[in-house]
Amino acid sequence: MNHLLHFHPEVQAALTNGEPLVALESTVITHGLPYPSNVETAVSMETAVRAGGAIPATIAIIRGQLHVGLNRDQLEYLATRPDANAYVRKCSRRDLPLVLARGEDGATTVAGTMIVAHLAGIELFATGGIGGVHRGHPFDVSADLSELGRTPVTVVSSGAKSILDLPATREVLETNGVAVIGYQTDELPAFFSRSSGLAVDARLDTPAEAAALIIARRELGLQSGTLITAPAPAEAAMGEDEAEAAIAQATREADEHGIHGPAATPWLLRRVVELTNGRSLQANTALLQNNGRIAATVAVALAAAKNL
Ligand code: PSU
Ligand code: MN
Repeated sequence: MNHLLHFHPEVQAALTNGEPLVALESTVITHGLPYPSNVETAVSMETAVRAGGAIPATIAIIRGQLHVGLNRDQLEYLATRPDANAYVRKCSRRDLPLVLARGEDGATTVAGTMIVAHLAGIELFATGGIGGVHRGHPFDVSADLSELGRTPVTVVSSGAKSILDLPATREVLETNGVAVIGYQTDELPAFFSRSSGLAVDARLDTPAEAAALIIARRELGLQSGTLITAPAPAEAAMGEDEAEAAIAQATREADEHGIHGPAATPWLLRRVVELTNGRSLQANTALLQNNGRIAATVAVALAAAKNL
């Protein structure tokens, strides 16, 4: 096994025994949600993965060590860095070697988590939202989109926020060879809200159908990933207009303050929580748990198909 990786004993055992696993990212903990919602959500996502029948493996770098599976103290450590933005680097593809070489702390984004999950031999990964093309900044294209085109991991998310330019994001995914799958939906979810007005490329309704798609991609020898999108649960989702209004205002303010690059997504998320009096936080937490559970059921179906 890869000497770079430090496995949680439970994750190590699951890998050895061919049991279903689901990777989870850490940027959502350090940069996506405020304390203590961040650590509570991280724990409840792990619980949701277990409820779906798989073992969770949250991925992060702590003092230069790449961890696959975190214990409670490590989750708490990341969640409570005194100004997380200053001390824990948000790690996309370009950042991983820097943080390892310098012995720093790093939280992995969707792109960063995909790379580490693949190194670890984990095929499923659940998160909230993927990055995309920023509205009004057509060259600020998240590395998540190219990673989906080059790393064979399946990402279960609630699409991308309407903070982003969703039609442009879809175009870039297509260029990278990534189909957008709707899980029990015909429409691309827009993160906080269930609909974006954009159709998905294909709809799948069961874990077995998702597993069949992953197996076909593997048999073709494609190195690309698979993007499965699932809407936020109806009882916690925000209305499209409500989400849109808060996002539009936050985006305007970010531009006025000159916030861009990796700081953009965390800043916008924080501002939207304020503008919606916490409603967006409720939606965010609910969709993260839901995606964890769905990814686990797909991991179970994939493990069953392997053992045939
Ligand atoms: N979208 C969210 N919450 C998040 C992120 C995106 O709703 O926490 C994080 C994810 O880790 C994602 C990253 O991979 O932001 C994208 O950042 P950028 O646009 O800088 O690539
Ligand atoms: Mn960016």
